[in-house]
Amino acid sequence: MPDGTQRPKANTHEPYWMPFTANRQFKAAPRILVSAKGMHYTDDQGRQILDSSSGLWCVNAGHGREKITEAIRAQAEVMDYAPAFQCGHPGAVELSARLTSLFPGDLDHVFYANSGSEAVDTALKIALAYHQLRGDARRTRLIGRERGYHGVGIGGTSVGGISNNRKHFGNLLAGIDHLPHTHNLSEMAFTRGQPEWGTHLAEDLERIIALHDASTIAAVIIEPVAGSTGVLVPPKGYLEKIRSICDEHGILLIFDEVITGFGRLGDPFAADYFGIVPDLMTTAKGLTNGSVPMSAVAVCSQIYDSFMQGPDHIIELFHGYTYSGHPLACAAALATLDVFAEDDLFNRSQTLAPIWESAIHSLKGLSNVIDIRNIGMMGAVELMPRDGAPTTRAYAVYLACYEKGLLVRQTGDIIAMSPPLIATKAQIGEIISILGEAICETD
Ligand code: PXG
Repeated sequence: MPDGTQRPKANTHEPYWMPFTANRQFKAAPRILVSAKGMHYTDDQGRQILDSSSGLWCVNAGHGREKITEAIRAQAEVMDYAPAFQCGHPGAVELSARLTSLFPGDLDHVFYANSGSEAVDTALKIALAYHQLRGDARRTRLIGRERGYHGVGIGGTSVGGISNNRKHFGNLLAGIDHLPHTHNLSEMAFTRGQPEWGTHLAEDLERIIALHDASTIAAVIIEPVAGSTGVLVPPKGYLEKIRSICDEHGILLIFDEVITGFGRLGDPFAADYFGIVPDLMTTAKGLTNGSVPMSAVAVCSQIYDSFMQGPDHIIELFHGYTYSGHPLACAAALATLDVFAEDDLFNRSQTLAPIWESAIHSLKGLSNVIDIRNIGMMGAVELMPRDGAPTTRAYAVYLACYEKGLLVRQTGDIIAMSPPLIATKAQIGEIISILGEAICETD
């Protein structure tokens, strides 16, 4: 058993069990980031690393925004923490008003959590409780999608559709089904924006409904654009079809906008971009520009109102977190909204998107590049897997990029990117030229 005299040395990496990382491989050659400003990280070797992935899809307004830092500092001085249950504070009240005015349609209420995973589990629980409250208690099934990522809670893992994220964890939640994913290289490789092919895949929802009966299904959860799995762009008309099938059968539609929210597609949310309003919407990441953990679930009035029934001393939803609407997170989110307005970042994202599109598609023709796809300020380059060694080629490209001063995300044999929305045209050019060199140098 450890005792006080056997503490590990301060500089060893061993005690730190890193998430979603090959720990032993990483610790043999660690990459340590020590500071960040604008479009760049600085690592412990003093190297500047251009950030093509907004950290992990979250630092949409660029790193080290003074307004956000100052707001966090000021809030910490005034009040560090307020109980989330039975007490409010000005930041949570103001943020709720500002967020709900930004949310699309009648998503007029907001519930706070601390991560995308918690937001997803919150949304799933609200959907289940909503049907039960309305006397429709048989509606307990949840439908996700293959290759979907909805975080790592048991609920999110269950509706998620990435095999590696599921297979080690037993049966997960009962009563889950999955739509097919929409990716098909032979039909849509090198499409710019939304593919023409694949709309019919939404009709699989009818098949799933026929199998289980609509009366047993609570909600469908999908990412409008699947991010983590490598930027899968919805076929034209696909999301519209999913929305109309849900409406027809009284099934709630949850958009998981943890990645697509806060300007990633130019509009505030993908729901705005595609012109489809979900019943619930999960957001996180860009909400505080990645500075303080926070997530928010947007809820439509009809759902909220159905909870606000019965005696008014009864707690309507037995759910919440110690840090729901944490004062520092609220301060960071409010300052992030200010930064978005001051820098006109939604419009900037829209202006950059065609530049990004032509830049990323210029990599077509490089060896081993089998697909390039993009929408808004998201993009992915898919590589031919090495024979018998899937993922190793993209990992080698990831490492080569880092050595050349560029941070990308690698998922499977895909390089995924989502630059901060403050990127200049020249920086987009630099991202693509370094990635191109790395691909060319990797066998
Ligand atoms: N939903 C979606 C759509 C996400 O992308 C989550 C939920 C979970 O969020 P938290 O905050 O619990 O991690 C996510 C998270 C990557 C990557 O590079 C993506 C995520 C997280 C970390 C890495 O693909 N997405």
